[in-house]
Amino acid sequence: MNDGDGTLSAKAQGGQMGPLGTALVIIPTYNEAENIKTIVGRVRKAVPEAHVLIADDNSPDGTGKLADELAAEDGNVQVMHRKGKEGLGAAYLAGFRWGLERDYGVLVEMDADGSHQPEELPRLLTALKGADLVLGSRWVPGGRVVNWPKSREFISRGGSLYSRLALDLPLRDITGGYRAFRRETLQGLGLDEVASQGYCFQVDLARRAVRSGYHVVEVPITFVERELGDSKMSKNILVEALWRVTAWGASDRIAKLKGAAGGRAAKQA
Ligand SMILES: Nc1nc2c(ncn2[C@@H]2O[C@H](COP(=O)(O)OP(=O)(O)O)[C@@H](O)[C@H]2O)c(=O)[nH]1
Ligand SMILES: [Mg+2]
Repeated sequence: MNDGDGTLSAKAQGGQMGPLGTALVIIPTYNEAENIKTIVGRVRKAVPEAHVLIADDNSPDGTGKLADELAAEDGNVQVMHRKGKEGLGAAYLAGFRWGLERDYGVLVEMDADGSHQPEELPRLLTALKGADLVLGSRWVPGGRVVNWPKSREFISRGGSLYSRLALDLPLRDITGGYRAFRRETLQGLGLDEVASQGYCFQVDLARRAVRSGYHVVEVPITFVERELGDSKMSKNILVEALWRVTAWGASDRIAKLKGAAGGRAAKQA
């Protein structure tokens, strides 16, 4: 897309990338009072040098207050209090901006409910040494899900397959939310134009990364379904994902057809 992107990607592929720098693990929360203390403790133990940012959408169950208690006890934990529920995408965008304004070299996405195991983060970070973006992947060899109802697995696998085909992406787990970005990668994705709110936010970022020529690597993870609290997955989130992915796919195809027609016209002239 721009020179910066191309240069970065070439660097990644040539294995000459710079050191990673400090990682900021961003954990978006909405009603995760039963989970927040455990997950932050696990992150701090698994990767003690990483910092944590909790992005809470004013959870009615008091998650924000518990997050403040964690931050008071530990200087490497910070809390972003947002005014109300605006979706996962908006919380991550705010968290990314917060991290990019500071000195973090790596920005990590992680759910609060234990589905993304902090103990697997060192493997993602090791892979990021030779990549621009690492996706924790359930659907590559070695990846798996634990305790997920068949219906959820079907939706998730179907969502990734549909996104892969509609958007022509060489990736297996496109909707997952356990990811590690180099700061330069996020800076090159055009975050100001991202409007996706729900889970299609993840598809949106993966698509932007591939189109910009970044080196995206999938690392197998074991995704463990939450034991406490409720999923925020909803019909609206699915509908948003379906229409956005379909619209992106259609506009990509139209752009390709126009490009081919333009090329033929130029040849004939
Ligand atoms: N800040 C914020 N976090 C959210 C919102 N929706 C979901 N989350 C968080 O995003 C993560 C994934 O959501 P979850 O309900 O576990 O989705 P599921 O794993 O697909 O069932 C969890 O940490 C949620 O608390 C939201 O609107 N705002
Ligand atoms: Mg979950």
